[in-house]
Amino acid sequence: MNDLERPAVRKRKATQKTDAISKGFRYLESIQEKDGGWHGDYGGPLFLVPGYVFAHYATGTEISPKVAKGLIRYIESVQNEDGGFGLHIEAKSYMFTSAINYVALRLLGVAKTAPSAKRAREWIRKQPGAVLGAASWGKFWLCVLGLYEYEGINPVLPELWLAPTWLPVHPSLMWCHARVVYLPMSYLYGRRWRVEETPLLAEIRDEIHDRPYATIDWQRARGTVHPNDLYTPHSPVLRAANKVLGLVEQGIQRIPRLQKLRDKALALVLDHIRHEETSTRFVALGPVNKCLDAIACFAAAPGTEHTQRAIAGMNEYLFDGEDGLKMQGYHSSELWDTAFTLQALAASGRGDEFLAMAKKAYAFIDRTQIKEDVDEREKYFRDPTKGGWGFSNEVNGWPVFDCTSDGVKAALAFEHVAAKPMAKERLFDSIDFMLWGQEPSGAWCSYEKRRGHPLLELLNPSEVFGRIMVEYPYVELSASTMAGLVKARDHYGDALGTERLAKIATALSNGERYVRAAQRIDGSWEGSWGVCFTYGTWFGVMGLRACGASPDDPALQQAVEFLLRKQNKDGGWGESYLSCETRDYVQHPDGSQVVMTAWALLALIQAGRPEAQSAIERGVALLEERQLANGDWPKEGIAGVFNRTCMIHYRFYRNYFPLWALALAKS
Ligand code: LAN
Repeated sequence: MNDLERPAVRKRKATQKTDAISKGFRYLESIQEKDGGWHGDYGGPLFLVPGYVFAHYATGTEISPKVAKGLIRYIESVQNEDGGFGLHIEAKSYMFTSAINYVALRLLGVAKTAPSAKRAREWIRKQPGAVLGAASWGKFWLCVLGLYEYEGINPVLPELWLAPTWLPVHPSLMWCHARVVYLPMSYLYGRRWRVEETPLLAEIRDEIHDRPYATIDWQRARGTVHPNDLYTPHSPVLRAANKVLGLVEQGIQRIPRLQKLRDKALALVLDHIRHEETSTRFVALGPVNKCLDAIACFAAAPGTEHTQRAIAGMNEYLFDGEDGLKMQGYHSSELWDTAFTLQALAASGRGDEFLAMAKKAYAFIDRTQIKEDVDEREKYFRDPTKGGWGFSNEVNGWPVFDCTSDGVKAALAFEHVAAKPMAKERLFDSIDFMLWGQEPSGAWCSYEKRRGHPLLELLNPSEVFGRIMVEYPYVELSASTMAGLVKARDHYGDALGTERLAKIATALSNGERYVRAAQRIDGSWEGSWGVCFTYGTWFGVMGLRACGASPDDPALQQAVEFLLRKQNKDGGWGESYLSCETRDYVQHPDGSQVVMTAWALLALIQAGRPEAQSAIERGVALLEERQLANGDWPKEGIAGVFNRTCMIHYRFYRNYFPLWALALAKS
């Protein structure tokens, strides 16, 4: 190459990047919702559609033929080759999800002889014990439908809610998601509630069991779990607790005086369920408690307006997406997607080119901030929420620390385009909310400050999930929140007041301690909400940069070395979801993935180390090559995760993360 050629080459490259970025945002602009947000598919877990179907069946609520058809198509499209169903769309077959998807298909009207039903049933009946091996949540659903007996599950006692709150096992200490799922479960368990038998249910009961129903040893079935369903085996502590609670339950069943206690516990639990429903405007915190709440409300008071609304709320979760009509993992991921799109746009410096889009998106951010605390929040064990942002929109009212931080970052980046910018007091509320949420360790958890001791994890009864019992510190949440505090500090400066500024400084230095301590020997961080070390390492780098680490900081150097070691020959990165289960980096079987390539690039660029330059260029080239003519990127492997084992699909990760990486690479 001679000197004359060089600038031309560089120029061509620059315009190429420009085009990729423009095209990418143009695409996002074309699918922006009227309210300014982005609303994409949020599927992946395969234990959600059955909940929707069962709750409709249990409450005698019709599913329209059109919806039923869409759900059947979805279930059939995610069936594994062996006939079973995974915990999520890419997983091997689990008994939990195979059992409940089979029953859902049948209740939706699929004939026993239909190929999908036949294949699923064959898989189920081939496994030792058939549906008796389903993980506990599967067994629970079957109980509600009368396809399994309550004696065959471990006790879920509503009376625990009556215990004094200082008791280290009080249910209010649990992670909010586990808490709100076990709440309606304990109500239905306490009443041994089951739907009235129908001829169809009687048929299904015979189909899913491999032995005559009357001969099943229910005590034994409690401890039967298919090996594929078993990620967290019952600990000896849990086994002992189940024995004791089992005796208590027997007492309650036999001693009439204790029935009063049960009634009191049921009334209390029902009150909490109703509060969760009304305070979330009948959307509920998540898809599992949504369906269980609907049944519990129906069981308590069918026909009331509250119950009707609790049932109707399930529809908020439906989404007709890339692979059919499904119940999503959350009622949407709109705030998350909108805030990231705005951050990517800000990084690209194209705000003016996409002004109308940015204005609308800003209005969405403005609208979705949570404006108040929940009514009677202490009585219902709710933390303050005012000033936070949630993952979806303002409706469910459950804030998350990183969503709050991303809300703040997006709002500050586009304040200048707003017709009426948010009052600074509202953003100060967000800052105070983030400051309030920091743990003594310097970390941030997800929704709430940690309440229960991590030893409570020994009581995790789910079998299929890891880390559900209490809040944990997360590098993603911590780094994101720290970066949000830095943005706010730099934006407002002295207007924050000396006290708040001092708190931010302390929060950052405590956060730094946590982020440094969480780095692994190989230089990476383990992610918990995205796959896995690639995602975590991006946040680790973000956290270090937020607290002022310079590019020659050894921690950043090690992070960069880690990522460079993982780069593929084609210039990209690709990590398999199995990393999250094994907690060791597993290469993606399909090679480089757009989403992980973007995360790795964001980390490398932000780390600012010179030796990463050529790796960055090769990664950028891969992203550009993979971009489709319409500005979108192709759908590849699943990239989101929760509770170690369950993967979840983020529709727009393949858009704003590559755009953000390209934008930073260019600037
Ligand atoms: C989510 C989705 C968003 C996610 C991030 C904001 C990305 C993360 O940084 C913090 C945790 C959070 C809010 C999160 C927590 C767990 C959720 C709610 C989910 C993965 C979506 C679905 C999942 C929920 C637990 C699914 C229901 C299953 C149970 C085990 C109750």
